[in-house]
Amino acid sequence: MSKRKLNDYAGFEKVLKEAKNIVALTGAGISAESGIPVFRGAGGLWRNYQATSLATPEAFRANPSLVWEFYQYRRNVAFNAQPNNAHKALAILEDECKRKKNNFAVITQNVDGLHKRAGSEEIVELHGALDKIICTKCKHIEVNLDSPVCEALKDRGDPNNLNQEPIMIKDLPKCKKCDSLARPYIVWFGESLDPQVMEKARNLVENCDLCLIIGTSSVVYPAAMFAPSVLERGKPVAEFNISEEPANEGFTFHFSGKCGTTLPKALG
Ligand code: BJW
Ligand code: ZN
Repeated sequence: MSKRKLNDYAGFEKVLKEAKNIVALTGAGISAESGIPVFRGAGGLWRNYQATSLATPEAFRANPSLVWEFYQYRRNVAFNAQPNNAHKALAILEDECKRKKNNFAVITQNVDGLHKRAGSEEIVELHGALDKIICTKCKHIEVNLDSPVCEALKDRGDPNNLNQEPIMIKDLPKCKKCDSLARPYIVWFGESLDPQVMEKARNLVENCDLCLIIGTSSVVYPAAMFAPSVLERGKPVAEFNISEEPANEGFTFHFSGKCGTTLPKALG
């Protein structure tokens, strides 16, 4: 029963012109063209593990060395990646909105920092950030751009090296304040999102009159409920995705293809 408009660039242009409060919700697909692997499907494997099975507090408790190796790899990939044309198109749209005194913000599920590096300023990072660590004990958060993140993780995290000795907890990253084990500042499955971050995202979603949804499978909550709630208020949602994701069937517009191409074209 979908009345979705497929690749309707002209129709979208009219909607974009009228919008005063725009929100873009982004997922792993927006960074795929920057060389950062997505989570689901074949791209989501690291060694013999599904990336999502390592992104849990249980996995970290059971094997902090393995999970830190995974994040050492992820940090390396993200720190060396460059923003692509889709990230840049959103930064340009933000500038244009500011000039017109309209509102624009990016809500991202990504932890790679590429929106900021592309020049976006209004960014809500739902799932944390790879360039921060948090203490497992006192919860102190610090920015950490070290590569490797600690000496013991030097040359570790190679996806093809299956036989690595575990690193002892005393040699893994430590809190600068209390010297306890630190972990990546990432929201893992089963963990709550930061309430202030969630509040900010909810406000943006509730007040937008156009929602762009870019490169996400929309299976992870709470982000997965944002676009449907915009539709429920009768406001348009435009999806940019290489696939026709089942969760996104009812959206107003669908632009198929790589968002590094479709998004700059649609945002003109
Ligand atoms: C392109 C492209 C190109 C490719 N161009 N497109 C309600 C119902 C059911 C379950 C729950 C619920 N509420 C909470 C839950 C539990 C859970 C959840 O949602 N589970 C589902 C799997 C069912 N949620 C949570 O636990 C969240 N916490 C929470 O809600 O707390 C309260 C609570 C807890 C427990 C129970 C109930 C309430 C926390 C979620 C944290 C997610 N963390 C991760 C990992 C950390 C990040 C990291 O290490 O890097 O975040 S999981 C992973 O998935 C990552 C992503 O941000 C997230 C979303 O994935 P995304 O971005 O959509 O990527 P993909 O790979 O899935 O899709 C890529 C898309 O791009 C595809 O569509 C491609 O086609 C497309 N694409 N190339 C355009 N070039
Ligand atoms: Zn501490």
